[in-house]
Amino acid sequence: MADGKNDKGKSQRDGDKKTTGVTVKKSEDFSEWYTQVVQKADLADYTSVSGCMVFKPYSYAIWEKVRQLLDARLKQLGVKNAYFPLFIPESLFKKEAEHVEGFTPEVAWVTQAGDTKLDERLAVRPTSETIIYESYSKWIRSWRDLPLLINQWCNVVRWEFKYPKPFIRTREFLWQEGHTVHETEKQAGDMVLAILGIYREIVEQALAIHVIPGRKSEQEKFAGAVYTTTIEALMPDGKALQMGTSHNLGQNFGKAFGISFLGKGGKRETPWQTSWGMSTRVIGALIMAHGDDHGLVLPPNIAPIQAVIVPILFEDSKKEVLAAAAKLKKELEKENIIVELDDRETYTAGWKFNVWELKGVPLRIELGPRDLQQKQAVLFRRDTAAKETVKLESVAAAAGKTLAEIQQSLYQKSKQQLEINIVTVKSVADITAAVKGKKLARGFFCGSAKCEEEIKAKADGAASRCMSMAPLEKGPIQKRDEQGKCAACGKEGITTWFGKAY
Ligand code: 87F
Repeated sequence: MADGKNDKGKSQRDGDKKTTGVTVKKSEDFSEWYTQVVQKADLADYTSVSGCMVFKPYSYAIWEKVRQLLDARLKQLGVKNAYFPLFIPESLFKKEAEHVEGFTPEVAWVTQAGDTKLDERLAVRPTSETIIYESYSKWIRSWRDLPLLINQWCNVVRWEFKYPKPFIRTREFLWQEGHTVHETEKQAGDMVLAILGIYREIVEQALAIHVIPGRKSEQEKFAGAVYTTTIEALMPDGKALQMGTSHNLGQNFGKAFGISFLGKGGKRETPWQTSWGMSTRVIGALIMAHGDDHGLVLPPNIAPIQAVIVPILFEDSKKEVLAAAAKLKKELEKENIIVELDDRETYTAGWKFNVWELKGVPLRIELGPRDLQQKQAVLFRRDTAAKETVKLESVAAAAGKTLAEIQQSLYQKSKQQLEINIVTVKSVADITAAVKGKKLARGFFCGSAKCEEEIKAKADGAASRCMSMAPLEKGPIQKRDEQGKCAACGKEGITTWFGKAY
């Protein structure tokens, strides 16, 4: 049976394990655990630029998969990709001053080229509303130009001073930002929800992370928006993480940037806009949500490598085992499984087991000479560590089935985790207690700035994460279970989730 020994000896494997394995438990030191997984799974590296990191090939491959899935869904909606400048002239940047309020300390500026001072400072884009809407004001003339549905995949820079955390908080990150323009208020509202639905679908079905969709409070929304929608996930340390956001901008930017169109009725009108984004932060959530004491655990639908075949090599049977492994690889590829054959002879099988576990590859297929004799292989599930012996001719089918099971099981676990960590609250004291216990609090909230301030002050910095979507989806709030007395003031409120956030 696959025991991970070969002629290179045991000592090499044991020696390597000390340096490659995660040395702290996820439940004991979550932050250190995260840092180690990021580095040891070879996802990212620090650089001499403080707060900026390298997306190494393995994490970039995860991002590419998110991109492929999201890009395909956006294209189905008729969204087209484009690319706008990285730099935004100061005058333009400050045009819609309200939306940058509070963000200005984070903006990085280019002031000089060579030895020449620029006439006007250029902001390095932290988001692209201003530069994009300047173009839109030239492009949009009549209702025939609408809807205008554009997305860009790019990097953005926000010069934060809080302690950086790979994928979660870095000064430069990658994202997509979508910016759409519509003839009617209803079309814009529908777009906001359609995008949020797509984000939710990708996060739940590919990343296997259960989320709460909702609307941000007035305090927490994007200042340039009429309303902001979000999907929120709960991390194992009790903090909420926003996985995507979709804003209804109303006519705010249209008015500020002079975007207008000749309506069907022959009158000049201001259009209705949306903007939305999802970033490389979701990779951080993926690591936190599914990883364990042995390292990363990747859901098959997002894993750059879904299965790895590790042949157990001995001098006298090497040729046959490698040939059988290569055949197995082809059979898995026929089933559209992304598979790698780790036939390196410079490492022991045991060492490879550890490394692929660290990298979270969902399925390992072990094949040794004794397995071959018995026409079988061993399937090892990364998420549960369960082993199964399968006849060689049915490995491809069994692998496909197991991968589907892993995907399902990770999502169910995530859903359960969220559900058991929600505490129903009736007062600000309840919220405080819930948050101190690393839980997400669910209660009613009137949405006022005053109550939110009170909660923030008393509940250890926790704020509302999101409020029920029901009013957006079903029209004006009816009397139903999403409605009750605000935990702070006792007036009418709607279901709201409170917690600390990343
Ligand atoms: C940081 C510096 C300057 C966030 C900033 O959410 C400006 C901003 O406007 C800023 N950080 N925002 C809000 C971004 C809004 C919106 N943009 C399109 C998104 C999604 C994608």
